[in-house]
Amino acid sequence: MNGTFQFGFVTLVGRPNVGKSTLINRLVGEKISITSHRPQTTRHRIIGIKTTEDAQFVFVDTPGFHTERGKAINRTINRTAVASTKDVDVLILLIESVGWRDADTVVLNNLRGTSIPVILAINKVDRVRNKQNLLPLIEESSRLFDFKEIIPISAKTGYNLDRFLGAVKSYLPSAAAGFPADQLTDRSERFICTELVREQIFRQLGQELPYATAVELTGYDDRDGILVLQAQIWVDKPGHKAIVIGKQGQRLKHIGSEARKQLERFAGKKVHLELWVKVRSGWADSQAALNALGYNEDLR
Ligand SMILES: Nc1nc2c(ncn2[C@@H]2O[C@H](COP(=O)(O)OP(=O)(O)OP(=O)(O)O)[C@@H](O)[C@H]2O)c(=O)[nH]1
Ligand SMILES: [Mg+2]
Repeated sequence: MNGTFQFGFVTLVGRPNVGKSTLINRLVGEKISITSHRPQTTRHRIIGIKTTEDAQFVFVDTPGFHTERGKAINRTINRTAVASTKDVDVLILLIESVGWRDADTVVLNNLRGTSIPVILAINKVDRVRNKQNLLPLIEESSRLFDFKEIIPISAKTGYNLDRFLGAVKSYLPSAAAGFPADQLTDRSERFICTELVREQIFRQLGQELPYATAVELTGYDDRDGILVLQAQIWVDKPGHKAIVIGKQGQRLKHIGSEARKQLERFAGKKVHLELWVKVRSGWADSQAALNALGYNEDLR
């Protein structure tokens, strides 16, 4: 590699549900971070690495910033989001094309005073038929903060992502790549498998989903080319267990079969998945339980 190569860390921040994880997956070209229509899907710091001819971008996905004060898990997740905005080269604030909401302003206010360049990405513009209609929002945004750039994008369709990458690249330092060119994330296959199970719970349970739901992988074995996985779904109350299992176990069965399809696509082999639902009262407010589930590793 010659001296013109650029390498750096780029953190994505924004309120829950603006599309941070969808954008990372799109940029990296693989699903490494789970997504759903439910706010607060991402709970961990996850990096997505994109390597081009002359640059390597390390995108850091963060959990959407919780505005309500909650249990230990909410506080831990917020700390993860804030810690990921330090010691990086570029910050990307994502908002939606519908405009600024209070929760977006809270995230913006957390960035005030930073010396790191901040780029505003206005996401979901596939929903805006006439792009001229974005001009007042761009104008308003430029008055709110000294953004280095304001770029309308669509993480879903890929609209304007070339321009977005070009803008980000201009703020990356000249440096050699920090990761092998074929590495896409820092997370293990085990971690992504666990997350793919959680994704189905988030996608399939909708509004009735108890927030205090987590997944622990208890078995991970390759047996003659078949990946055999055992996972426990942790809930907080017996009533939540009934919701996840559903009538005659139908809900859990469907979560299992959809998760298995995703796991097979990810692992590139046949998967056998066994799921259990386990009640652990108060786990979301217990530091010991959060440690066991890996929630504090992000802060180390
Ligand atoms: N129409 C449209 N939908 C999008 C776009 N980007 C993301 N979405 C949808 O928005 C929802 C939330 O996306 P996520 O990527 O999970 O959002 P997030 O910001 O990571 O959310 P948290 O992890 O909860 O903070 C999902 O249903 C996505 O499919 C986009 O560009 N256009
Ligand atoms: Mg996310």
